[in-house]
Amino acid sequence: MKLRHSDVTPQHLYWNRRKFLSASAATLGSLALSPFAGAAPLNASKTGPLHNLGNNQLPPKNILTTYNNFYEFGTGKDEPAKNAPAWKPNPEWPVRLEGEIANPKTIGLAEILKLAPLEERIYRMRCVEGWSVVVPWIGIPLSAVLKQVQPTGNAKFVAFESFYDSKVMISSGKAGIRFPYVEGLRLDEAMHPLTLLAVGLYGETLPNQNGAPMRLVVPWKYGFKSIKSITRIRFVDRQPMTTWSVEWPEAYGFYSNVNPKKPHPSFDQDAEDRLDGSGILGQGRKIRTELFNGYAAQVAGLYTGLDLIKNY
Ligand SMILES: Nc1nc2c(c(=O)[nH]1)N[C@H]1C(S)=C(S)[C@@H](COP(=O)(O)O)O[C@H]1N2
Ligand SMILES: [Mo]
Repeated sequence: MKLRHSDVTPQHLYWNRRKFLSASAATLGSLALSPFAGAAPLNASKTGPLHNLGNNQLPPKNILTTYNNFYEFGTGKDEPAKNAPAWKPNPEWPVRLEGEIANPKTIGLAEILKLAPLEERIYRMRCVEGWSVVVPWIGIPLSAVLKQVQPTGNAKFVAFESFYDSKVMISSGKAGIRFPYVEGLRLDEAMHPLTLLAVGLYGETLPNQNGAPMRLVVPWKYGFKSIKSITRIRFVDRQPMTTWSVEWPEAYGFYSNVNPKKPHPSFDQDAEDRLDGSGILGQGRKIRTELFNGYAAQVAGLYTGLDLIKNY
């Protein structure tokens, strides 16, 4: 389904088109179930901290949709764009909410889209491998979904699980990581207003390679925390296992907040290649990496008193 015209658009045009449009959530919900509603625009209000883009130029859309990490569809950056489009996710997309909550339930994509108005959030995203990119996401705050259930007093963390089907995705052996991909956040991180459940980017529904039909976006953490194609959300009492901290614990911790002062065994963390189309892919503009990826004003309070080097 096409939510809004996108394509690579010169930025001033892009912004002029974007007024505070509000569509009823019911419309959006039905849109989600109709394959390609053609001209039907997806109206998302513009919110979030990056209104004034300044030095944060939007990249050409094809950078976001052809240079991906989605190991289930191949470990090469170009492979998800080649292999993921053939996958046909269940249009109802049932997501299981379970664990330390009073009322476990399954909630589908259409129902999720009715929980809150869609917003466009332009976020800087930082991959631990050393590149970063600015993404015009479309989604709803994750908190809108989490508020649908009543956590028990034991709920301290939220664990997420990606869809995995060996018939359409590669094997764990081939990918070099265990599947299904799992991630987790502390409950307060998960409820933070910056934490987004994204269903689109650049005005359209998420392409499969970007984590259709819904993925997490946690802009102050390294990209791997932003788990794709979520099918299960579990409230838990203990810090849950996360894919990369299991695969390589010395390099990847649970928190994985962007931190230029915490070195990584393989990748430089105090500078990044901004993929904004100004250079060849992989040779973007070099910029300095900021603590919490530049979102310290919004999120530093979550970590008062926590040693960010020990708790990496
Ligand atoms: N299920 C799943 N989610 C995932 C990954 C993955 O391999 N599998 N890769 C992560 C990494 S390392 C990054 S940088 C981002 C990339 O998101 P993008 O392709 O939309 O830029 O997705 C994250 N989410
Ligand atoms: Mo990443």
